[in-house]
Amino acid sequence: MAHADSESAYFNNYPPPKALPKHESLAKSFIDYHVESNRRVVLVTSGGTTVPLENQTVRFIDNFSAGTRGATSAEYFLQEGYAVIFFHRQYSLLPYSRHYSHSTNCFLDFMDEASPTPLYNSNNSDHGPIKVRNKYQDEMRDVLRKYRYAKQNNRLLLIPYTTVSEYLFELRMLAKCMKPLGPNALFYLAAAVSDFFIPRDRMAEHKIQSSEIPKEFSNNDEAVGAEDIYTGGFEQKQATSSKKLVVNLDPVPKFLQQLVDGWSPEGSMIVSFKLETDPNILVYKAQTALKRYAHHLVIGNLLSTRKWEVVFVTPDAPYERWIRVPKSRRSKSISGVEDQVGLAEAAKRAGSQIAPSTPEDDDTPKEGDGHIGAREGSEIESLIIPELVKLHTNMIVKFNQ
Ligand code: PAZ
Repeated sequence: MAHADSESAYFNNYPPPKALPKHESLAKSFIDYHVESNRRVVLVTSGGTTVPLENQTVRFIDNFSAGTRGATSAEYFLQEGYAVIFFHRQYSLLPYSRHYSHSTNCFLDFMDEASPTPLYNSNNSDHGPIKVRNKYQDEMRDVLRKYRYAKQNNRLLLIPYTTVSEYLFELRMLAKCMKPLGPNALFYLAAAVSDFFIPRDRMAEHKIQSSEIPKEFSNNDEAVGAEDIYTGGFEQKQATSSKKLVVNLDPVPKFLQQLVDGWSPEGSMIVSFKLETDPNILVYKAQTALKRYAHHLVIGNLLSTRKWEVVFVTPDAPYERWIRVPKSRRSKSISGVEDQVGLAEAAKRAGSQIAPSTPEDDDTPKEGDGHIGAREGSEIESLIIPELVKLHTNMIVKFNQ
């Protein structure tokens, strides 16, 4: 099926998300406001998507993404003067509040109760005012100021999604709304979008049952019949009456093609991410995506090293460029494996004759290599975003020539 056909087949088959009209009107007024002042606007996508197994969803498939890349990048874009549409998985990390949310950074750990003072207006004489603990004052003030600046100056629009279908509908709507921005629009697609989903005509309406339901209760119109749910052949020997669940997923239409060819504004810059776990294929996969969709940049990263290194894969020289947080300034990461930093580049070099490109690996601090409120180490987004802004500037200049 041609891309346009699979696009209409997809969008005709699914009801649009209920919030779409509201999000559209928010996006339009946000974009109009920034078109007026000729400001650049970046659409940052962030977090994972769910793939529901039932129409009335009890169970769904999800992925690991917490939205750290997206939320952190959004802050650096704001610092660079961009307005940000933060298109994120609901309840994933948000710019600024990410510093004080979720279990690793619980906001309560940053607070104390001060001693009661006569000036403090409370009915209980032993109640002191709640205050930020002394050692976090500077950091929190800095984050708070930046957050308030973004809010007061209408620089940040938050649009949530949950399922992969909501993601696709909203992405199309947002990209089309961005048309008036022309080359001032930047797409930074950091969300981890599922590659697979269950088409509507094969999706169970109700909660999938793990044991047999008597015939008189079961609905023959169910998209997923009992026989489709369970396979195996060992059922009779099983001590339990539970069934296996076999899920048959279809590929999600390749929305990036539609974004590049039709939804996005003329002259805009499109940046996608490629995540892999195998260092041997990362650069190859990023190059393949760049060729297939003919957009402007693929940022490749490995699951195990994504907080410390990424590779910029571009259609023009230098084609492959590694960006790394210097060793002495790498943050600790529970899931990360520091020993694997450099493996993907080494694997690529073993397969070709590209010279190493690791000036970023030296420990000398560089201009712009700062970080917002990171309690330990530097954030790699503090290196990624300024580089990206330079590429976007070059594109705008070329477009206007
Ligand atoms: O959200 P997070 O910070 O935990 O992870 C970020 C990421 C690895 C999802 C992102 O950098 C990325 O690679 N996104 C694209 C994934 C893909 O579709 O290949």
